[in-house]
Amino acid sequence: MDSNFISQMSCICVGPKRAGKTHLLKALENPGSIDETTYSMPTNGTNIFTINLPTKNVNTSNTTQVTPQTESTMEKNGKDTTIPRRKSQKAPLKCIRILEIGGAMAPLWRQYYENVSKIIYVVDTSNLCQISAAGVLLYSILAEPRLQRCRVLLVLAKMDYAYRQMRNEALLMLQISKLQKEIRQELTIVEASAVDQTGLDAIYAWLQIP
Ligand SMILES: Nc1nc2c(ncn2[C@@H]2O[C@H](COP(=O)(O)OP(=O)(O)O)[C@@H](O)[C@H]2O)c(=O)[nH]1
Ligand SMILES: [Mg+2]
Repeated sequence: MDSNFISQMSCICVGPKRAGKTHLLKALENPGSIDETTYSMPTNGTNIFTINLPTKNVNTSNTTQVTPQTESTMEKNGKDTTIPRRKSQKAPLKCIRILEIGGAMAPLWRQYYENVSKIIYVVDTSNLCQISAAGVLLYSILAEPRLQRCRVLLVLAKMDYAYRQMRNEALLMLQISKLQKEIRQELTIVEASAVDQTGLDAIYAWLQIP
């Protein structure tokens, strides 16, 4: 296993069809690559995304700055012979592979649950018709015996839309407070948009957690 990888494919990304999984993962892979005009084909099957996690610049002033860092910029920095002005120490680049499993494959998701330690569950906050069903689907995932020790990230996606559901309304429709009483997994909730990059930093931070 490549030592730069936090884990090999132990993170899966699921959620209903057209929830915004591919867009979000593309945005995490390459921030700025997505705008309002970007269109993703529905995922039939699976997609693999390799996401470079931001490196931490530990400054002498004791502040920790998290800055997204791509492989190419690391290469550039590697060749840079000038001495950095600030005394900072860069942590080694870490990557994580995430497997997106298409929403149309929901009946088959269970085939991918072996050795999963993290689940990203994406819900489209602009789709009123889908949101309650998304909550039921989430509950069915979290009830799975093989996923009891997973960390779960609930992404309230497409937050850039004016007609989206606000966080509290979306959580109410997903019945999250009821669900949290029943589940054993640690659930983190993030509001995100692949288009305006809301929430990407919070997702990077969650991905860093071992
Ligand atoms: N405005 C906006 N549209 C989005 C966003 N994410 C996805 N979309 C739209 O939703 C469609 C479906 O997204 P996609 O990522 O393919 O969904 P998936 O089926 O869950 O992978 C895309 O073609 C975009 O038009 C977002 O953050 N903001
Ligand atoms: Mg997709």
